[in-house]
Amino acid sequence: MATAQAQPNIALIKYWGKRDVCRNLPAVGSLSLTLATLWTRMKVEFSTDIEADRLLVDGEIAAAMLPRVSRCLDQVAGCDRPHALIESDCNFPIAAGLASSASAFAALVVAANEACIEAGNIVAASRTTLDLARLAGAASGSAARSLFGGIVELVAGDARINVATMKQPPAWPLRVVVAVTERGHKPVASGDAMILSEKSSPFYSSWVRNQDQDLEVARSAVETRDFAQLAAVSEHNCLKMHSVMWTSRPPVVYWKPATLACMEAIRALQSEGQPVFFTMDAGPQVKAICLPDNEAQVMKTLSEIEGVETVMSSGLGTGACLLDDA
Ligand code: 2P0
Repeated sequence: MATAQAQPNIALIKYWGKRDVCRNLPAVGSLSLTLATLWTRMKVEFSTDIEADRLLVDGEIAAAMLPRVSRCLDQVAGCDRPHALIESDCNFPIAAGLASSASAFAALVVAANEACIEAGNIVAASRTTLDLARLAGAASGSAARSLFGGIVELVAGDARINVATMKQPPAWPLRVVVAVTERGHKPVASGDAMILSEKSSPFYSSWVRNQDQDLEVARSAVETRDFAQLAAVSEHNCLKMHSVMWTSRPPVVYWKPATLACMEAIRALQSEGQPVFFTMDAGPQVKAICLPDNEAQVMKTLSEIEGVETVMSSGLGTGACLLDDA
């Protein structure tokens, strides 16, 4: 038995599209911020006394998510593993575009691997953080990034991914303000939407073709701590991804009226000279990236927008880690 915690991550240069659906390899590289204050905690207990895998999410049985979790445990512990009881707790809304699958699968892999080590599994004992990230990424592409803290880059290689921290949290004190516009589950799972985009959006191929250029600009902005450059390339990359979604058939539209209202409010803050920019993922929530000095203003502005239910804020945090079961 072991317990682990992981924080979700927010991509500035987005992962959208799969090069290999079976192995869940991304078509493009990505760059993300691992958060500090939002978390998922996973407890995994393997036992021959358990008759079938059982998953509890925030105390409730979650049968729909179980097959994906069981497949991930097979990858970590082998198909001949004992059945498992998995308990997941999360301090933010799940399946709503807040990267809950990233923190969930990162924590799951770390906890399951530790439980395997305790049971004497030699393969598990030899795994590096990158190995764990690859296992998490096979279950949920963005989960690979939550194994690492700070500003993280995932490189989509030919045969497998590479992922690592580019900058540790204290190096650049970026803040992420999350405006929750709807707590409900997303209408289309992001994995399904990506496959649909590849099949039907006329913009998909140019999206993939131009990603390396955006990554290069973002990388250099991080290296030189150039907020304006990071803002420009991140907003552009986000809007390109949503254009691919919108032009899929049928269209995939995750935004709500409040999503657009938040974007406009952020644009207004920018026109006053405030360092802030937006990004949105497979959901209607808006994430505003800013600096400590203007965080309070950004939170106040977004919380006053009609349709915004809550505003949360976080700095950059560490990668997934084990928790003391006691
Ligand atoms: C990202 N998203 O880079 C992008 C931006 C959503 C929009 O990674 O199919 O749940 O499990 O590999 O990891 C969400 O995708 O997808 C995601 P799968 P995942 O954060």
